[in-house]
Amino acid sequence: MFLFSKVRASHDSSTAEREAITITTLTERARETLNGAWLGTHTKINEMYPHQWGWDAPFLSMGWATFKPERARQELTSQLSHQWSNGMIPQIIFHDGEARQYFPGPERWQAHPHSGQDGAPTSGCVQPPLQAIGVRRVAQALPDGRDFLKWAYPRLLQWHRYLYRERDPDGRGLVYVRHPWETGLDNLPDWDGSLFGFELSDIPAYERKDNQHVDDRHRPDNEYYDRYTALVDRFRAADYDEAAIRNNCPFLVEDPAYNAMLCAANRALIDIARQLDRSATEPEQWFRATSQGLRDQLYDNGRFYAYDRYNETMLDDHESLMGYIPLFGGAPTDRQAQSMVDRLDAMGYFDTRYALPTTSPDDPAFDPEKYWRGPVWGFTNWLMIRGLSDYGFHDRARSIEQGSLELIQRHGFCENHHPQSGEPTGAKGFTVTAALFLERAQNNSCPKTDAPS
Ligand code: 2M8
Repeated sequence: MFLFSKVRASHDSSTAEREAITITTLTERARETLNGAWLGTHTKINEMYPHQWGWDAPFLSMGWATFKPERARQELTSQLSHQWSNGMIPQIIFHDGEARQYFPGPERWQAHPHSGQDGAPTSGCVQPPLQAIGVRRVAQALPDGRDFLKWAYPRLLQWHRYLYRERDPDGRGLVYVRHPWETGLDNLPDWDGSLFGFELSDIPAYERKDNQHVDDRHRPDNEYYDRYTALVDRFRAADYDEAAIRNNCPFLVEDPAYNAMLCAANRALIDIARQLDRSATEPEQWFRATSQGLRDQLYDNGRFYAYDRYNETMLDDHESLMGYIPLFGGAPTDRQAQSMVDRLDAMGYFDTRYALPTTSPDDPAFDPEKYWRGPVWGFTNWLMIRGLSDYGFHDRARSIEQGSLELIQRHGFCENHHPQSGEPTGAKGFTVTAALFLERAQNNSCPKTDAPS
């Protein structure tokens, strides 16, 4: 066993108590957490995020696949069934049509006409495209996995075609995001320059709901929400026409982490095509273009940088995990990967009690309690464990894994944690953390990331 064989914990007073919480017990608790959040067709993330989310759904499906593969199928089926006619898979699906203690809800987005004829309302932006990875994993767990692949494959192709057609209009091989929410790493300091670079006009009144669930100091400040909301209002005004948005959107960023996940998803698509005896030419071309785009255009001196298309500038003022997530997806050369790991070490990412802080402790914007500006997150740790393992950095992957496990043993399934104290700094009862725990516990030998077989 690679990662979960023995929990190496420091010998403080609670070590014995912690070690008593075995992987078997945690597995039961993780399953209970998922079962308790099942809504019949999909999983509620938790009370704070009471809907189905873009990249959370594939993560959840990987957890379900370990013990209830039929639910894993349903999770992805219900998400892919809400694909827009242009191929877009939306960031949020409001399955019951209600906002439910979440802002912005369907009324603010007004994206319903695009959400498919009978479908539930959705938001009008995207999140990281991990669906192909989820589909491939779930199909492995299903007795009729090939049927599921057949159903999902054309939908996945439409999704990636949308991304390359609408988000890479110049054929750079790199797709752009048009809102920090699209990155999934919403409040990284890297986005500040672009987000605060535009004039803010009057914003119709709105009421935040997120800070009714967790302490204000953990969430983005109001000045960020004003800008998040202003971007939503612009998308709505453009009636979700991508060309119109592109001409009028001051936030257009080529995010290396997003593109790395797209690389990994393209590799999964190639594999699915081969399993179905279909031509893999299109996803192969996508994979080549995006991995080359990442290497040639966004890499420099031990990390990747985002490019702000609107202001035509590299976003190089900050040091965050976004620069290293491309270890996942196979784009960096071995030499680049080695430099990235050297730089991760030099920038203090492994110096906190629990790795990996989302923003480097050496960055002036580092805040160990603030959303994406320091706390340790299951999503990013999962990507980094997989990426580091793929390039042979097993010791570092193992140390992240051990820290993550200890956090779960001490605090249960939380959204994120203070990288020194381990205290939860976000939402509790977080199903995605439970799902990722189940996925890692089952696949603890860390197979190569979605390499085409
Ligand atoms: C967080 O983002 C949402 C907006 O999408 C929010 O803050 O309201 C992020 O952590 C995002 O990555 C995640 O998908 C979502 C639901 O877990 O929450």
